[in-house]
Amino acid sequence: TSSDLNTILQFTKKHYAKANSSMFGIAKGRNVIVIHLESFEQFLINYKLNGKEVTPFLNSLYNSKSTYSFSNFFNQVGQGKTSDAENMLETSTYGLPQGSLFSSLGTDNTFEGAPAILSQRSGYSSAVFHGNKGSFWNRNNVYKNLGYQNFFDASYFNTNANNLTEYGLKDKLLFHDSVKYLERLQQPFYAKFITVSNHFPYDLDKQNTSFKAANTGDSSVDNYFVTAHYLDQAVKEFFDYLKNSGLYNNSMIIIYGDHYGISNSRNLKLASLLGKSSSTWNDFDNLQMQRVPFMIHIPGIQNGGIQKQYGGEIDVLPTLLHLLGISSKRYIQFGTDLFSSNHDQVVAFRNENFTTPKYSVINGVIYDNSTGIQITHPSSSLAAKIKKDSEKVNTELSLSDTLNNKNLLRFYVPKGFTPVNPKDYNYKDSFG
Ligand code: GP9
Ligand code: MN
Repeated sequence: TSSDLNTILQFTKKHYAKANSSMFGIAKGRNVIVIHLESFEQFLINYKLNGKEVTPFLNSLYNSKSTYSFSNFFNQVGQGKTSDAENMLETSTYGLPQGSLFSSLGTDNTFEGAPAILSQRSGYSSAVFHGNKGSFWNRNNVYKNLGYQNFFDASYFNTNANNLTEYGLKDKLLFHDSVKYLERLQQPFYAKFITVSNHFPYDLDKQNTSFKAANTGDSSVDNYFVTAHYLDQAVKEFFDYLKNSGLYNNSMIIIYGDHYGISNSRNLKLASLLGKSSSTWNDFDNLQMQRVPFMIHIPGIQNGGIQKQYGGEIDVLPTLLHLLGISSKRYIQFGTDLFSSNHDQVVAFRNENFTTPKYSVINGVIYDNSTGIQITHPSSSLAAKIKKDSEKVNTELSLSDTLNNKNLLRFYVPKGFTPVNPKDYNYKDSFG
């Protein structure tokens, strides 16, 4: 195991990308608010259904000069879905090839994740707000191991039947009813809001429905637009609160989609709404649909805009740390700062497929991104490049798996890091 750890350290040290000096520390000391947009795909951004924007508020953030908006950011989850996305964002390590890391390893493993690092390096308090039972995806155990000081789960909210959709509190209520807890957090805080209303099968009561469904004949595809619109309104209402309370100006708000909302098989129904034909729809098209939003909104900045570099969920933590003026170099992280000139643009998917700015490799087949056409006879230089990228992807995934499966972080204490003691946290009396 000590040789495993050395191999991993060798990889992550070599792979480390140093911060872009013009971005390092630009959000230093701000509160960090992370908004998890459930099942939200990038294609919804700026998309119009029957001439109407589905998510006008998120669009306004995406198009704002105060937002770094990523147009080629991919979800990298496996079977652990939401929990895999959370794991990648909090730790910059991958989920597992099967199942959910949160569920299978989250109770006993050592984590060196965002809440602990932010607390120890910069004095941040931390909290998660989520309107489902705390035990879902084993969050109540994992969050303690991550060093989350507070977890406001369903037990903190009024969950009478009218207030719920299938996975918990309706998003507007989650944001609204969290304020009384949020206001008591010591600043600066690191606070994550996990929404649920835009979750398959995208059911919502009539009262909350103010967008006309699509008409593809698949009710989950059709209603996806309705619940996405509701989520957009919920985020807008929360921003209104942030502005009115004054929290807005000293916060940085990170917004991301966790994974696809429409499955590959249902994409055939969606195709026509995207101006595509279902008869030619293929693996390459499905891969394009794995894009999810990633937006970093920093009130007051004016040089934001669309960022075209390729990246994914694994890259969020080093990016975040650098924006807050915290070097990520001493930690074992598999992603790289999206703003770094050395950022690694090879985006690994959990099944070893990958995409890069120029080409994608899906089940061994190479596609040219600019045309979507298969490259059946790559030049020898392209073949060599693909071999190298593909080896990197496999190495990175397997080192991450070794790290997590063997719980190796328990043997690696980064400089100045105090290992998290889960017994320090009791989520039953967070301002209860
Ligand atoms: C439930 C939620 C859904 O608490 O986060 O998780 P998912 O089904 O998307 O993995
Ligand atoms: Mn999810």
